[in-house]
Amino acid sequence: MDYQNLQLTSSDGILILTISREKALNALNGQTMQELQHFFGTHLPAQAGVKGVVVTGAGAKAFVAGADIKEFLALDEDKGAEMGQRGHDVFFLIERAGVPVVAAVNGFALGGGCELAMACHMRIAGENARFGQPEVNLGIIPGYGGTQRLLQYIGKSKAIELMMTADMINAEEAYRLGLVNYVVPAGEEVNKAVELIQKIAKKGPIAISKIIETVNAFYQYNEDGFAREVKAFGETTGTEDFKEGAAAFIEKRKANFKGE
Ligand code: DAK
Repeated sequence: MDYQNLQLTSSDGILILTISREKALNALNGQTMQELQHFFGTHLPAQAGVKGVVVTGAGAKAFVAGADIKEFLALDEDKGAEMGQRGHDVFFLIERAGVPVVAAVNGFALGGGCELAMACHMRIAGENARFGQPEVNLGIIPGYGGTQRLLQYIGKSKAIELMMTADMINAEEAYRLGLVNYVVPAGEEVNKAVELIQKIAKKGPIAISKIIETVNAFYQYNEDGFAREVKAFGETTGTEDFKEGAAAFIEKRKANFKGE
C-alpha cells in the first residue's frame, strides 16, 4: 500500500513512523487510520529484524490533535460504529505489536491522538507536549480506548476528571501522573525514543515480546495475567536465548541474543 499520510523511515532496524498531515495538526482521518491498520497489521509483521517502532507527528506543533473533526459531520450511527471498530482494531494492533512501539509526543496529543499515544507501549514527551481527552466538548466520549487506557495509566480519579473537564495537561504533569515515561527538550522526542528502543534491543527479543503479551493479557483480554505469566515464563526458558543469556552471565560476557 502506498501511504499518503504516513512517512516511514528506517535507521539501524528502528522504524520511524510519522503521521504527516501537518496542516490539520496530523488529525486522524479515515485514510490515515487505514494506513495505520496496514502498517501495524500487514507491513510490520512481514519485516524481519525490526527492533522497534517510533510513532510521531509531522511538524513541531502536534503529535496528533485527535480524530479528524471535519469528517465527523458525514457520520451516522452505522458509519460511526464502523469507524469505532476500525479504531479499536488499529490500536489493538499497535498494543499487540511484537516489538516495542514508542510514541514520541511532539506537541498536542488530544482525543484520538492521546489514545494513539496510549496504545503505544511507552511515551516520550517533548516539553511542549499537551495531553487531553476533549471529546466532551463535542458531545461524545473517548472512543478509541481512552476510557480504559487512561485509567490504567493514571488511575480512575484523575482519568475521570480529565475526561469530564476536557482539561489539557502539560508534559510535566503527564510525567507526574505516570502517563509518560520521559520528558525531554522539544525536538528530542524521537532521539530519546530511539535510544530507549536501542537499549531494549540488547535484551532477548522473545522475552520482550512475551512481556508485551503478558502485560496485555490482563489489560486487553481480562485474562488471568498470573496464569499467562507462568505459561510465557515457561516458553522463555525453552529458548536458545535463555541458554545464551545464562551462559553469558556465567562467562562474564555480553549475551548475543538471536531471537531463537
Ligand atoms: N480535526 C480536524 N482538523 C483539526 C483538528 C482535528 N482534530 N485539530 C486541528 N485541526 C485543524 C484546524 O481546523 C486548523 O485547520 P484550518 O482551519 O487552518 O484549515 C489547523 O488544524 C490548525 O488548528 P488551529 O488553527 O485550531 O490551531 P490552534 O493553535 O489555534 O489550536 C488546538 C490548536 C489543538 C488547541 C486546536 O486545533 C484544537 O482544539 N483542535 C481540536 C482538538 C480536539 O478536540 N481533539 C479531539 C477530537 S475528538 C470514535 C472514536 C474516537 C474518536 C471519534 C470517534 N468512534 C468510536 C466513532 C475521537 C475523537 C476525537 O479525537
